[in-house]
Amino acid sequence: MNDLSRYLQVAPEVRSALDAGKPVVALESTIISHGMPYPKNVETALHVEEIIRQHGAVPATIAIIRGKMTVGCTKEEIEYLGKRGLDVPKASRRDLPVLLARGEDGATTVTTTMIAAALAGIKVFATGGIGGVHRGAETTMDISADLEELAQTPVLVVCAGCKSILDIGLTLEYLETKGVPVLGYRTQEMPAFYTTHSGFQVDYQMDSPEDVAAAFRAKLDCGLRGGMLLTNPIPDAYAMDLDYINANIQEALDECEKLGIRGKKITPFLLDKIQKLTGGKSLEANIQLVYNNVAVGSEVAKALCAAN
Ligand code: PSU
Ligand code: MN
Repeated sequence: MNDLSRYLQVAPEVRSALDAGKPVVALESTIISHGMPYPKNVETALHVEEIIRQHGAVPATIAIIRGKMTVGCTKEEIEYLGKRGLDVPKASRRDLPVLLARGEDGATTVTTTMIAAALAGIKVFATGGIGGVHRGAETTMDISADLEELAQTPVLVVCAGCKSILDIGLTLEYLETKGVPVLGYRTQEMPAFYTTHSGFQVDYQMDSPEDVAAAFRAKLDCGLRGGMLLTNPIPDAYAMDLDYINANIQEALDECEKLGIRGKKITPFLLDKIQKLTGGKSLEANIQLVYNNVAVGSEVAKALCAAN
């Protein structure tokens, strides 16, 4: 018996928006439980939903709650995910079957948020940054499952690029091999999360939400597997000084290596360390770039609906 409803629960508001062809924007929960400290994480997650509503779209925060992929968490569920923080297991594709079968909770990464969004019929997902190829991956083989998901699941992901805790050049090579278009929102340069500069080019610059929607529509219509990445630079007013942030990232990487941190703990460790080293400045930048991404995500979701 293939009974998806045992594992997937779509909030009524999200379901009816999708049924009516209205724009919906998916949101992840690892950024809540593992990416930011409480209570900023909850405040941010709730404000993000408000921004999406102001833009005329419906937000769908996604998490695994008691063994169900929940698409459209309630305020109480968001508060619960934020408060429990690191006690909520970080759930990537490989974790999904066991967490669902055992009726457990999980904070969905970009990977699992894409999976649940696609199952529910949501096409646009906005977040902060994606995982990628880690520096030194030629020996550690540490490559985020996010890249493979982008290669196979038809969701457009809006992010601010990836942090230079990753090897941005190798991440772009990987995405090219997997046939994932990397678009720049009103920029030719791939943004690097806290800064607008990475020194790498995107594949195509997009100047409007309609441009992005048309490219994604073409991909879907031609049955080309996988998603797309829309990278949206942090607003100038919140961008951090390149040398300052890179020095802190390097210190966090050194500490990670020294402590022998491995596997899925690496990304949350680095995020937390950088936040501490910068005395919260990077957290503020992180929050602002997410706000900017969900605003663009909402506009793209609207353009996709209008093009239908
Ligand atoms: N990058 C960020 N903030 C985040 C993450 C990445 O700047 O919160 C989270 C996302 O959920 C992403 C995950 O999918 O970390 C990637 O983890 P890993 O590198 O273990 O695949
Ligand atoms: Mn990893």
